[in-house]
Amino acid sequence: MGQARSSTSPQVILMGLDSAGKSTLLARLLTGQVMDTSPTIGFNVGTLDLDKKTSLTVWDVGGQKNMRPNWRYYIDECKALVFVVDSSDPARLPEAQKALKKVLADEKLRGIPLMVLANKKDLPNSMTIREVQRPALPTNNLTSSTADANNDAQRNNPRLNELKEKIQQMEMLPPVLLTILFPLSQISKQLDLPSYTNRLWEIQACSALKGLGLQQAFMSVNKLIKKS
Ligand SMILES: Nc1nc2c(ncn2[C@@H]2O[C@H](COP(=O)(O)OP(=O)(O)O)[C@@H](O)[C@H]2O)c(=O)[nH]1
Ligand SMILES: [Mg+2]
Repeated sequence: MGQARSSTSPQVILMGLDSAGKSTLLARLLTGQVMDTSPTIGFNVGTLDLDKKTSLTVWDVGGQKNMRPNWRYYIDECKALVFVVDSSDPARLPEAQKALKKVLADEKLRGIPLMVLANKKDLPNSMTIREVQRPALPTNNLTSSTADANNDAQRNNPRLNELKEKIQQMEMLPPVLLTILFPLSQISKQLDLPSYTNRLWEIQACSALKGLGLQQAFMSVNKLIKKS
């Protein structure tokens, strides 16, 4: 902890509701591995090297309700806030919206840039894979009314399987492509992001589990810090 505090790399705080994927994301970023995470009590911290000259110290502070009052103790030297949401769980977006609003109301975070990460984009119920697959389906299968028929068509379509495999293997997608593949306007709206007119903010999709979109998200965080 002392080492991280004395580091000269800018401090970035990961926040978000419990189970959004913060600890998985930090572990993936720092080690390239998926690790078993249990609800975070206290915090995890590590230094992320973006290139030879640039690093960020990333703090993962617990997101459980009883931990949230502690958030404010971490924000003294914070240069950017990364707010992680579970994009497969829209039911919790209103709760996330409130939590985000509350934390950004803190005077110490005035003008601090915000990166929202719509995590868990690998999950089918986040609609993403289906949306990517749809254009590749033969048109006659698109009219199929049962999910099973659709699934069979998808399983048997070699082009589709190839595309799916490629997507799952992609470690680095350009942010622009990610945004096209995974529309984020809905999440952005529900989190009330357009109301944050006096700070820089951005939203990107990622999957901590697959390691998708993470590196470029933190490159963007670094750019936001430089711009602010
Ligand atoms: N499918 C999927 N699951 C994820 C992803 N990121 C995290 N999880 C899972 O979500 C659960 C909560 O993750 P955790 O990192 O502990 O969340 P935290 O409370 O925000 O630190 C764990 O079961 C993770 O394996 C992701 O990108 N995709
Ligand atoms: Mg955690």
